[in-house]
Amino acid sequence: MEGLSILKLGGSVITYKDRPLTPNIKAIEDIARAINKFKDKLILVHGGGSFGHYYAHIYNIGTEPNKASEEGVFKTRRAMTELNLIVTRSLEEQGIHTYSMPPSCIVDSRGVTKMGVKTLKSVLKCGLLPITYGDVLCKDGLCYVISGDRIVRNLSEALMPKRVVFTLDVDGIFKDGSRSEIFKELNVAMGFKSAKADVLDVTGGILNKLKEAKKIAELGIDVCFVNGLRPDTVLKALMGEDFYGTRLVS
Ligand code: IP8
Repeated sequence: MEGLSILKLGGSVITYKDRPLTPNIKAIEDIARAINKFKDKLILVHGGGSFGHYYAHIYNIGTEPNKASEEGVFKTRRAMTELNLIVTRSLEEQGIHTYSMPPSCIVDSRGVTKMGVKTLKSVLKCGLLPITYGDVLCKDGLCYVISGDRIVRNLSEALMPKRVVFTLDVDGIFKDGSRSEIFKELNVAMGFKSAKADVLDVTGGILNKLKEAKKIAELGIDVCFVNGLRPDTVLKALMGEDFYGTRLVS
């Protein structure tokens, strides 16, 4: 879709990952101000942070379809809708009118549905900003967590945006465990095996993010990783300007 960008708001940016159910209001407000300056077509996807991951971890709901506790599914989904409300309220305060869609309205286990594509296109046409998020989906009597990163990949396959920006709570993808230097450019042909996942992250953390990002870059889409706590950098990446962070190249 011409002129479309997708922005993933990382859970580690919009929440304090080490404090259950605690949003990072300042980070959300700062990013909302940056988004307000971006005038092209945009779709937002946010992660779970200490909301969705907190309950998914407690109730052992993973990314593989499983017979999950109904209470666990409810609490995980409730936490995600609460976080979504916090994010959309903050965007509204900046004059950004969002149209929130639980992923069950637009994706299934194969990707974005035909109906999903149609809905997203009409929402954009109405001048609204579509926003969705990682969630729990049900399939054949089993439940599984769908990460925001996977949704971003599904959306990219269906809509072919010109650019995808992932926000992290660090400046980019680190070259090694000492976390002192980031890659300015990372070729998708490289293996990503060494990246470690956070134990509380039920969707596989940075490693899974890189795997999804690689699939997006292979479609010929510009993929960037930036520090979501630096709103000016997020805006630069969205606008295709030179930014401090990691660019994924295929
Ligand atoms: O933070 C996970 O989304 P992510 C959503 O994008 C849940 O991996 C429900 C844990």
